[in-house]
Amino acid sequence: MRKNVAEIFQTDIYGVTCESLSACKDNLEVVRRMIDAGVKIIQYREKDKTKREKYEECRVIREMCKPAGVLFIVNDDVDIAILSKAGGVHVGPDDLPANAVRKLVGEEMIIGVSADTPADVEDAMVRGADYVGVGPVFKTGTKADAGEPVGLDLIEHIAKNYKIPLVAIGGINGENIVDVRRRGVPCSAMVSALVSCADVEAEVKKIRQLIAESGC
Ligand code: 3NM
Repeated sequence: MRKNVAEIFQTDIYGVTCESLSACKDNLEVVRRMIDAGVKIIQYREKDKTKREKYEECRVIREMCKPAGVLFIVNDDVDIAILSKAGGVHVGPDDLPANAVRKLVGEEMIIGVSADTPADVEDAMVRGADYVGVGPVFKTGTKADAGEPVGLDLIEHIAKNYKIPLVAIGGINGENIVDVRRRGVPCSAMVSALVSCADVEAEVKKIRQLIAESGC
């Protein structure tokens, strides 16, 4: 069975790839920098690459993450998650539901589901999701169809009322991650705020310092 899921999602930063937004235009390099910076969850999310490209990259990234004790999660592609021996897969509303994904991936893999509303969270829980990603918390330019920001009140409501690990996503950066944490959500997913930095390690350090200073 999946172990320590609740504990894993207590981590502060959940890094997500986006090669086109990255400073070095090289996913493997971005992942290496995130690992060196001490990021403990990394999601591979590439919307414009072929299946073959994604498959090849994920196999390499999984080998980078494993010795570093980093949870590697593949976005959307359940088959690539299985074939690359990822630790998790993240699916959205247009993908297979979590209960169907479970039949494909077995009992060990962590399944994450995107949720916009409390009803989505309930549905994800009933279907056996291990965590939910809720957003966009703030305005984001990274996902064209992300919709209007759901805001801090909603993530606070979900964190208080639903017993499932929650990852906040959308427009989160060093300026506002403390606001997210103040609402009871320890784990924030970041795409542009991390990958676009030339010095990912320095950015993570800066963010962690702000968190430490805030005391939350
Ligand atoms: N999912 P950034 S928002 C991948 O609301 C993704 O479910 C979202 O990118 C959701 O950190 C988003 O650059 C993009 O704002 C987040």
